Amino acid sequence: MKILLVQPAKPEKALGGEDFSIFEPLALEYLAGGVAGDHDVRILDMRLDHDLDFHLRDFQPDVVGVTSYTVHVNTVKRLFQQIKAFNPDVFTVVGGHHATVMHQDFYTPCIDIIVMGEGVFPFREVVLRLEKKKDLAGIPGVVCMENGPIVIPQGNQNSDLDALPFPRRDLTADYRKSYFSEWMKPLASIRTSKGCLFRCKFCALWKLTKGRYLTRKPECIVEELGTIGEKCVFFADDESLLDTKRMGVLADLIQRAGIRKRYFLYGRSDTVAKHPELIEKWKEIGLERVFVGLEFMRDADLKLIRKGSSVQNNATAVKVLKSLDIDIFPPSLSDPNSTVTTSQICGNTALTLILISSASRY
Ligand code: B12
Ligand code: SF4
Repeated sequence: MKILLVQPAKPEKALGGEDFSIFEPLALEYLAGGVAGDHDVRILDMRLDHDLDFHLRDFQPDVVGVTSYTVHVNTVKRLFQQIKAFNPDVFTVVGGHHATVMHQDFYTPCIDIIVMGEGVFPFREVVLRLEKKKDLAGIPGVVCMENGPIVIPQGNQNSDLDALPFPRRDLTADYRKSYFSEWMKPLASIRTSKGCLFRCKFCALWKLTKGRYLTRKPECIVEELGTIGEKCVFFADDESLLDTKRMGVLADLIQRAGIRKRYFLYGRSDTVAKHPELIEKWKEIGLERVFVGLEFMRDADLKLIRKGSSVQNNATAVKVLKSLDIDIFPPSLSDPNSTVTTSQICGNTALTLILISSASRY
């Protein structure tokens, strides 16, 4: 079968996105990696190539899968309308973060099924059944839209991240030079973990793994890193540094394997503040940038959002990262000319600072 997987473009009026970063569509590369048999799979990245009609005509797909964050919902529905208008027999599938948290928003006649949560195994099963012309009902994590929605809950089948195939990065070969985050270019992404052990009030991510922190084995990460050609690598996690012991082992293995890259990852301020030796070790193997959520300038506010960290940790983390000359994301914090201090940063201003600072670095 011919399968087209589509990464939608950012809606015109949405903040952020393509002007200061385009990350590889890791979700679609994972899905492609999971499709068994000799199916013909293509990835279309509409942030870089807008011509869906051309690809529909040229490829004549049997199945089209589109990924969607909440910000993409309306865009994605319009894409499915376009696909069904091209050929109503094309089987349409939506998945991704929005489908996981709010599948009802995709109840529309131009979408045939909705996949919630980790999509690799459910999508593989869908493709197998379509190929064999079997009934699609009853697949865990899938909402079938025949005669009204039938929702089959996800179950626990996807807690082992090492059981997933490696992402098919070869399918984005033509785009790869264009993936970047500000001055880190070309940039690849790799997932090393999923979920979080903290319970911040504003965050949905810990709920998606039912409160668990799922991790890949360091050996497996190193093996995948060895297949990545790009010099810059982003860790597509919810929180990368949480298991400090494991991250120490990972750093050692990367060093031993002779892999030299420039890394960008997520780290909580308390982890950075309490484990400067780990950050130093990572600096030695190429850590260049840490995405830190400082959120508030008063402990009372941090407590209110259940951050589980403190203003003191925030200040110490900034000090540790600055002393090691590691970029702090948002970047203004590490800019010596910046008039902004740590204590002035909060959630909303942080986003503005990312945009201003990113623009000024180009
Ligand atoms: C990297 C990243 C980005 C990158 C872009 C990545 C990309 N490829 O486009 C950047 C930094 C640009 C970014 C931006 C934003 N992001 Co972001 N991002 C992430 C992050 C950290 C990793 C994404 C990733 O690669 N995950 C790994 C892949 C393998 O997992 P996955 O995406 O979940 O895919 C699996 C399943 O969902 C499913 N699946 C996914 N798609 C499909 C499609 C089909 C057909 C099927 C069957 C299954 C399926 O199967 C996949 C494989 O198992 C996630 C958090 C996270 N850990 O996922 C947040 C996250 C996705 N981002 C989020 C948000 C809010 C945003 C922004 C809106 C932030 C903002 N205010 O600007 C913007 C939106 C961008 C835009 N304007 O278009 C939220 C989304 C919440 C939501 N409900 O939509 C997340 C979950 C983080 C959070 N804070 O909660 N982001
Ligand atoms: S530390 Fe980060 S990933 Fe974990 S719950 Fe808080 S905001 Fe979410």
